[in-house]
Amino acid sequence: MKIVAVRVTPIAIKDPPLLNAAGVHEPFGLRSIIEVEGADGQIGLGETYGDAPVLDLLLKTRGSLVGLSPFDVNGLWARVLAQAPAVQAAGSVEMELAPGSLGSNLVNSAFSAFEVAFLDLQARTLGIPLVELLGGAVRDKVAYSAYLFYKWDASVDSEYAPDPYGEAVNPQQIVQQARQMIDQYGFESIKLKAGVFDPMEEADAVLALKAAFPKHQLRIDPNSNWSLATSLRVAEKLAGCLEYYEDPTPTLEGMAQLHRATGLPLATNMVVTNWAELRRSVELNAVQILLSDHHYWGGLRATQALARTCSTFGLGLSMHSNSHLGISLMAMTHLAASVHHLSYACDTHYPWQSDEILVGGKVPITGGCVHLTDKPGLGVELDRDKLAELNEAYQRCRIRTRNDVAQMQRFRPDWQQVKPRF
Ligand code: GKR
Ligand code: MG
Repeated sequence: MKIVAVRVTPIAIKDPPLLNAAGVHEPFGLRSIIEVEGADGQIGLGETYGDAPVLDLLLKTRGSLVGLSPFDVNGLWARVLAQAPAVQAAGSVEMELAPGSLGSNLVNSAFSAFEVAFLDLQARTLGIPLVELLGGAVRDKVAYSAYLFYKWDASVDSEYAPDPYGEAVNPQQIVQQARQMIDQYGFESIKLKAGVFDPMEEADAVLALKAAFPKHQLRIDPNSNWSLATSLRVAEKLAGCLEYYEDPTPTLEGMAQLHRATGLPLATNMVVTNWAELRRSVELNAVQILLSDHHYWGGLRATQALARTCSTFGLGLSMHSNSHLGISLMAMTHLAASVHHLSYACDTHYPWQSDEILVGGKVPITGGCVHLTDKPGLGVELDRDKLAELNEAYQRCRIRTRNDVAQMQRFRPDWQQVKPRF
């Protein structure tokens, strides 16, 4: 069976004004939706970043995939690689908070988006859930965590109604946000995105969460925005509270020093985003938990290999997320369901997204989990009207590459990105 058509559609999805170390989210997040159509009319789906460099590579590659077998993922790799030099030369996003946008991860990001669509098409052709191509499910549901953000009520330049969560700029509002999210989705662990306000106030928010949700696992992630000294002070204040401490301080060396001083398990999606960094991290014992992400680690099978490597070196494994829709969520879920070594609830931004392009709307999260179904492939179908609507939103919107710093400067013209800020 041969591939007869490949479509890549950029879309813009509404995104709330979530605050982070770089600044604030723009009113729209960009995604690329991939469709790989086989000669029998079946369509495999993929989803990835919609930032210009990745989109460019996807668009340049897609024509060369026509005529390939959807089972030929090595052929896919060769074709992505063949287009990469032109795109990389044109520059990259290099937004550290979105590791898939790093120039060095571009090929893996584009390959991954197509690989998911190839695997989805393979599985649909065989009439089996995608997870079976990954060796079968070791669990029938995948746990996700409540991903809390400091945020403003609405964007300065929003073209749509504010999200249902409201403002969150202090510990009480963070607890309220957690309650709202947990009531709706049943999450059993909580991650607080930090690096925004005074670190001691952010630690107070964790303590308030601990008091309000004593049975929940807690994590905090300031995206490397704290010096080593600040990270040590926060560690002391949060002694005994954290499941893991995510990217408190910059660099592998900084993380290694922090781990030596505190003994705390450190997690990352920032200082280890490729195999060379993983090797160095193991040498230094810099991080103890890796936040994998198939979008930039080179796809579902490469992430399975990453999981085995983590297991070999005694590292824990969890999963990172950027703003995404349901195709990505289902790819994450099929992958996570196939990995014995997954030791923690995965991150997902999904509750923050009000748009969806799937028939039936949003993928349900119940009891904090996404459940696998018996449907073939990823188990989801495209709603073409919604896809067209969000593609129009992309055509209309001014954003072509995520830039949280520039968005913050709309609120505060004097804002500069400083790292570490505290
Ligand atoms: O979307 O603001 C955000 C997050 O900070 C994101 O950019 C990070 O990549 O979720 C991420 C993380 O865990 O670091
Ligand atoms: Mg992180």
